[in-house]
Parts: sequence; C-alpha cells; structure tokens
Amino acid sequence: MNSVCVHGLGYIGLPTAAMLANYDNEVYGYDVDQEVTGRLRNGSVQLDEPGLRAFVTEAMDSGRLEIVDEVVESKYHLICVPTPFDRETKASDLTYVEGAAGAIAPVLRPGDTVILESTVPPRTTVDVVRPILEETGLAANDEFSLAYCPETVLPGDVITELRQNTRIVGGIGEASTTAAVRLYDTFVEGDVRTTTDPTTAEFVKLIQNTYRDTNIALANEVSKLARDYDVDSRDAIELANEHPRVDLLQPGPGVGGHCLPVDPWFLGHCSENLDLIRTARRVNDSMPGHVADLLSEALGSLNGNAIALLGVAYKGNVGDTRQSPALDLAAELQTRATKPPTGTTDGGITIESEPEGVEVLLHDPFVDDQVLNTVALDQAVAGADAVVVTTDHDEFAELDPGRVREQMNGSLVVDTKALLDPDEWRSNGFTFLRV
Ligand code: SAJ
Repeated sequence: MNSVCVHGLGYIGLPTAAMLANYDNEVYGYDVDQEVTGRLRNGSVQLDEPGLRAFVTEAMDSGRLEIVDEVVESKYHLICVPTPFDRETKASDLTYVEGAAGAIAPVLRPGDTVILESTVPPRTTVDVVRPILEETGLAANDEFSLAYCPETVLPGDVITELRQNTRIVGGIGEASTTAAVRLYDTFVEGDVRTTTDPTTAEFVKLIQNTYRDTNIALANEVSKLARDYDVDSRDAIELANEHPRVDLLQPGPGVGGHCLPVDPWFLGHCSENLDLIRTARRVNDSMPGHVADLLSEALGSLNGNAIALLGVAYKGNVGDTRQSPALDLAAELQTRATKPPTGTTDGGITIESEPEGVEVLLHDPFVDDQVLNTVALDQAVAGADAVVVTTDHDEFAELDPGRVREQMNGSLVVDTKALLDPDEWRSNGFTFLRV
C-alpha cells in the first residue's frame, strides 16, 4: 500500500485522492483552506461533478482517505493546486505551486516521490519546484523522485476519464519517471506513456488544450464567414467533416472554463512564438461581441429590450460558470445599451426620461446564483424580446416553441449552440438565427 499526500482538494485533487484511496492506496487529502477540509470532514462535497459525492464518501468510509490539516510524511506527494491566471496581463500565478513545494520540503524523505499535476507554464517543474525541494539538501532523482504528470479529465466526466485517459509522465530522470508511473499504475486503465523530461509533459498538456481552442476558433471564424455568404455554418461544418481528414469543432458564443481560454497563454511564458495561437484566442474572445451584434441588428437597437440568456454555465450539463461566455455576453449587452440620463437638459428644458438600457435575464437549470441573480425559466422568458441559447444543456433541446412564443413579447431566437430545430421554431413564428 502506497501512502500518498494529495495537495489541493479541488476539481482535480479531490477526485484523484478518492480514486487513489478506492484503489487501495493510503491517502491524506490536504488543503491550505481549512474551510474546504472542514466541510469535507463533515461529508460535504461542494464540487458539481456527477458521481463525485458518492465516490468521495466511499473513499472516506473505507478509512483509506483521511482529510488532514497538516501535510503528512508520505511516500508520494501529488500537487493538484490551482494556477490562477490574470485575464488582463495573461500572466500565471505560481504562488500555490510554490507554497505546496515549500510545504512538502520539511517532510520530504529520501526515496519519496513528488508529482506535479497542476497545469503550468513549461519548465515550472525544473525551474520552480525542483529548487524548492532541493533546499532540503536532498538531490532530485538521486535521493527523491520528481515528475510532472498532467491531468486531462473533462469536467462532467471526471471519474471515468481519470481511470481511462492515457497519462503522460515526465520525470527529471529515469528513476523519477519509474517511481511516478508506479503510482498511476495502481488505478489508470488507459496507457501510461512516459517522456524523457517534465518540460515535455508540461508542453504536451498545453498543446492539447491549444489544439482544441484553435480548432474552435477556426469553427467560429467559419461561422462568421458563412453568414457573409448566407450559408448555414453548422450544415457546412457537418458536411466538411465527411472528409476523412477534416474534423472541425463547433462554433458557439465563445470559449469558457478554466482551461481553454487560459492554457494557450502559458505557452507564451518563455517564448515569443505565439502568433496563430494569439489570433485564435482573439477570435474566440470576439464571439460574445459577435452574438451581441446579431442581437442588435435583428432588434434594431438593444435599448428598451429584454433579452433572456438560457445557460450561464460555460458548457452543457454542468453548473460551472468560470469564464462563461454567457456572462461575457451579458456584460457586453449591458455595456452597449445606452442609458439616457434622467433629467437631461435640451435647450434649457429639462427632459425627465426613464433610463432604458437593456434588461438581461439569466436562467440556468444547473446554476442558482443570487449574486448573478439567475431566475426560473418562465421568469426569464416571460416578456422577453429575444431569447438566446448560450449553453448546450440537454434540457434546452426540449423547449416547446409554442409555449415560449406565448410567453415572449418578441419573436427573436438566437441559438448559439445549434440545440433547437430551426424549421420547428420558424414554423412557430420565430425569427431564428444561429451561430
Ligand atoms: N466549445 C466550443 N465548441 C466545441 C467544443 C467546445 O465552443 O466544439 C466550448 C465549450 O462550450 C466551452 C469551452 O469550449 O465553453 C471548453 O469546453 P471543452 O469541453 O472543450 O473543454 P473543458 O475546458 O471543459 O476541458 C478541457 C479538455 N481538454 C481537451 O479536450 C483537449 C479536458 O480534457 C481537459 O482536462 C481540461 O480542458 C483541463 O483541465 O485542462
């Protein structure tokens, strides 16, 4: 039985800790935030991931997952902490990674293995983590093992993907790689591939997400081009993908979440060679503005209109709103709509006008958020001049156009996720646009 201390009990650390425990490892789950550890000890799992609560409960009930408030001496240390990102400067913040390495150092013993899983700029394992651990006087690879192994799980399917995805392990030497592989072999049913160094493994993770982001950017640009030629982008992409070597992804209201909009920028940490990648990011970031353009063109003006956004989560069937395109669209609409000030003066006569602006109503079956002020479906749609499908939640595909038409004030629908049947909605009297 391996002893493993998992550092960081968030979206990746918690399921990984439970997985290791459910596969017979002796696991200590540590988080710097005592609210997180306290809640978990009381049996409360607040992350919105299918099956996770039961999976964690199983691990804790077995006695093989213990939630701790101090870092525990262990054969393995797995670092799964966040790497926050500044949207303005595009810089990554490695404070949590440094903190985790610093917390491991005092308990690091000869023969132990440290594995970094957090998504990081290339060279972080060798340039940031290694020196902190070597301050102990122990030599990496000779006296302790050090490796990088990225997580690649898809939110919404984390437990299955943790088991089944291929893992890429890069140790700072052969001994380090071998030691890390031994741990993943306890639960990974997919392949465990190795590479010669941690930097390659860090780089691989980033180019995977960059590939997806860039592919979506192409789809988004195709969508804008298709509109100029009066072509339906979805039909065109579906037919283009009939080619055996073409696999375009789908356009949408933008790219959200904590991975795709962020990871490509990590590649620019020590390189100037971000050209296509930078452009792709710009194209994806332009999409909320593009949807706002469609709305203002179709409505004539945004002012005085109520617009319901269906879907606040960054993607379908999850409740995660991080960097959600729907929220960017809501902000864009509000910025664009002008509110005439009350009591303006015109030729000496004071005109008392009501601020018009735009009313944006947010609804999401997975998100009940008082700060965002999400409302029930009926409340969002009733009286709306336009409805925009911003997230591909399965249940939106079941919307009844007849009922929505009765509730709405206007008749404009913009489907950014190609969830609705255009013919059905048009035959119910809607002006139907899709991205
Ligand atoms: N999206 C599109 N068009 C598409 C597919 C997705 O616009 O055809 C949008 C989604 O609506 C969403 C965004 O992209 O706003 C990201 O969603 P996603 O499902 O593509 O990916 P994430 O961010 O949930 O998870 C990604 C995954 N990476 C890859 O597929 C290469 C996942 O495997 C990674 O583990 C995760 O990032 C991560 O943690 O890095």
